[in-house]
Amino acid sequence: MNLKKYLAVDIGASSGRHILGWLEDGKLKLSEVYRFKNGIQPRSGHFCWDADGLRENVIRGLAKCAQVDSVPESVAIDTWGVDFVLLDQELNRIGDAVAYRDSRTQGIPEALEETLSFEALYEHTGIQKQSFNTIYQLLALKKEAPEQLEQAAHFLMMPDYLNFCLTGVCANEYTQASTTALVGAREKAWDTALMEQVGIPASIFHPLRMAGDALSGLTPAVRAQTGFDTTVCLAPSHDTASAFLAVPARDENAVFLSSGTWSLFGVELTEPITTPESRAQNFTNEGGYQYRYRYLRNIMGLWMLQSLRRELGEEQYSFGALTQLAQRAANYPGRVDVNDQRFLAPDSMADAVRTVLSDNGFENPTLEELLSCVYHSLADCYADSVRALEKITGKTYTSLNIVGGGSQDDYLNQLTADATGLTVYAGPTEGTAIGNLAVQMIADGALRDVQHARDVIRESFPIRVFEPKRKDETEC
Ligand code: ADP
Ligand code: LRH
Repeated sequence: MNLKKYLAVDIGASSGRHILGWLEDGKLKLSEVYRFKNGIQPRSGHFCWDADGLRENVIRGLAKCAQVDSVPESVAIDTWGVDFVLLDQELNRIGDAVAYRDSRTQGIPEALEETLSFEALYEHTGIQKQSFNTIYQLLALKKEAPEQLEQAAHFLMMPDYLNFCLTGVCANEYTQASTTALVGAREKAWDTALMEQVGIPASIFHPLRMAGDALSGLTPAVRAQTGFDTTVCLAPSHDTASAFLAVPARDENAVFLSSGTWSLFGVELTEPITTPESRAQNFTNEGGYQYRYRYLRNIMGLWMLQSLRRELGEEQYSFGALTQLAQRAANYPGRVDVNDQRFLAPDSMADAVRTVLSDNGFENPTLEELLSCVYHSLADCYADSVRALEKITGKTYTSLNIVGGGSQDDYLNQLTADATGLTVYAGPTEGTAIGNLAVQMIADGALRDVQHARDVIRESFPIRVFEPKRKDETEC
């Protein structure tokens, strides 16, 4: 049987993976061909991504496809949002790929507010306030190294940059671009008037292209490394856009949670919501495939557990081990606001949680209590977010679909069901890669449309169900 295979390169903040996908007997099958670690590292005074290492890993994973005799019809790349690189006229990268957890934007949102209110910015772009939004990062760069912006000829978000490394083509993809807070929420195009107003050169941005577009074949240099050519296609290149696309929701009353380094918690809409209440609750309207909107909140997410695990020693503590420790202190009452900015990039996550707990009147927690606090505080934040969503959208939600690496954490899944009172459907784990693959398959005619893709996804992967327990059941 000659099955057409497609390749998703899905790069999250903690790891990247190359996943081949194909349709067989009406089901979507996956095979992971390559995985590599990702993370931020200090470089010339900033926290940066290893842009060259990412490029090398992308190409290495492609070459692996030939080794397993599975040359893909097409390949598409998605990554986390908001981070970018600049290229000069000769297409050379200018500087490092500074990461969103770097502190370079400290004070920048406040400085911008003096000339442009956040109310006006939100009304226009629909994008939540996060200190690391690209607009603030560009203004930080302009302040620290204005010559870099002056030299720049091309602005590329991370997946755009990796696409460029494969094809030599500079292009900006819409879903990823929407995370910059430089795209009109309703216009769905770069807001050049806004760029002019804040002093960012509009000439470095390329017209926005939609996921599903074919970009180009591989450059001769990349082909020499992979041993084959293939079409580089545009994914919904913001990982959350791909993840939301893959959510196998059963009806219109489902909330989506993409659970990875971040917990992205929200719903899919056909129109943006930019009301004062939405702004006050910090919900964002990111652009989705075929102009759906991802209406969601960023919650600090499993970054907190990842960081604790790193500090404890990843060799000694698996994620499962952390869960078991947390369960030993299941009744610990200490809670923190997981979106406290002290958790964004602390020197020590354990110290940061201890400090915030102490501010809340809980001194000297044990490791078990610390972990229990993080687990329960995440679940509480999800519950609070359901209530906020219901208030803003005027809808009542009945279920919660969790996709991503974090959907494997059944303790958190149950706590989430209990805290939100919603039935939780957990899986698929590789939601983001699946959304990426689905768009390539739709572009190639192998799937009809998003609905068809979601139906196939629901039939193809085991989804675990968690019913909320009554309060008296959960507290024993
Ligand atoms: P990203 O794409 O942001 O790098 P992932 O979707 O890969 O993130 O999810 C990573 C997270 O998934 C980890 O931080 C961890 O909390 C959770 N995770 C991964 N594997 C497991 C597991 N076996 N059990 C429980 N949780 C897990
Ligand atoms: C998740 C994510 C999220 C962004 C953050 C920077 O990986 O893309 O949607 O807000 O990274």
